[in-house]
Amino acid sequence: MKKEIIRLLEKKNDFISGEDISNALGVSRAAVWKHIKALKEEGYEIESFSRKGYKLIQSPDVLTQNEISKFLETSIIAQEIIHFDTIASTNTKAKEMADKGALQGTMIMSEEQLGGRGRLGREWTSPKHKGIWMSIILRPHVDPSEISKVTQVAAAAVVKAGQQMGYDFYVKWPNDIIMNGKKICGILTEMSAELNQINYVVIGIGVNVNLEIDDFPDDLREKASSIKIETGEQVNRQELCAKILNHFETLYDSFMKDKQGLEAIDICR
Ligand code: BT5
Repeated sequence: MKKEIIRLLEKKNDFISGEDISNALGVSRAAVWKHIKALKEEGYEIESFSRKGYKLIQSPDVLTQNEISKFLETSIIAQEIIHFDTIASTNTKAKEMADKGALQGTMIMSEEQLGGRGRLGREWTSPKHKGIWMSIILRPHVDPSEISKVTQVAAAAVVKAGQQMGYDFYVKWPNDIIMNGKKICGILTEMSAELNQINYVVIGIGVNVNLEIDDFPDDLREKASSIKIETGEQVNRQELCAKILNHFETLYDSFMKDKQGLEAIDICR
């Protein structure tokens, strides 16, 4: 319901009365008021006057379902986004949820990670509201030995989304995305499998979007960067995130069809 209210406020781009909202959505005015109150608590700046109704002044820069879905064109990936303000690691949470039966495509997103992980227990710097720190749960019917191709699918999706927004990204084998010679994204693939059957795969993607130099620890400043540092411009995280997911779904579908991920392999070359 909150999503529908946001869409109405966005469409109107002016004051809309509580009565009009309640008629359009078939809920009581008290319910509208309750949802607006919750939206304000989530950071939406909404003006309200008793005679005029409500007007959206500004949406928050957060990676919630409400905000990402504006740009999303997927039918399975990220249809459910579980959003956290802060978490230890989205991959750890995604594995917990996959163990409990979460559906393919479920995505865990956090504005910050306090224990973000790279491969082999390395740390991943994930400051608040500055990047895209997300994990996608997949249940592919492929042999466990094929799983590195899912990492390639994710890498190719990031490259294509970046290129679509005009950034010169390329893949450094096996899981780094590079811009101007510096790492701006890393991918962590984790899996639970039996001998020849996958229970689930968690694909963790970390993209340095609007980090400043000071957001990186000293020892990373030489080799890591963010899109903002490289372009000098603040980047719309919601749009970039949705574009990554859109490309991911297309590439993942074609991988599931040909079982080889030829398109992704080509982009990662
Ligand atoms: C990776 O590992 O590159 C995989 C990173 C995956 C992060 C995502 S964020 C969402 C999800 N949840 C998680 O907990 N993780 C995933 P690796 O190739 O092992 O690289 C790790 C190394 O990259 C570290 O040892 C540092 O040297 C460097 N590093 C750490 N934070 C970085 C950052 N933000 N940007 C670039 N390099 C970083």
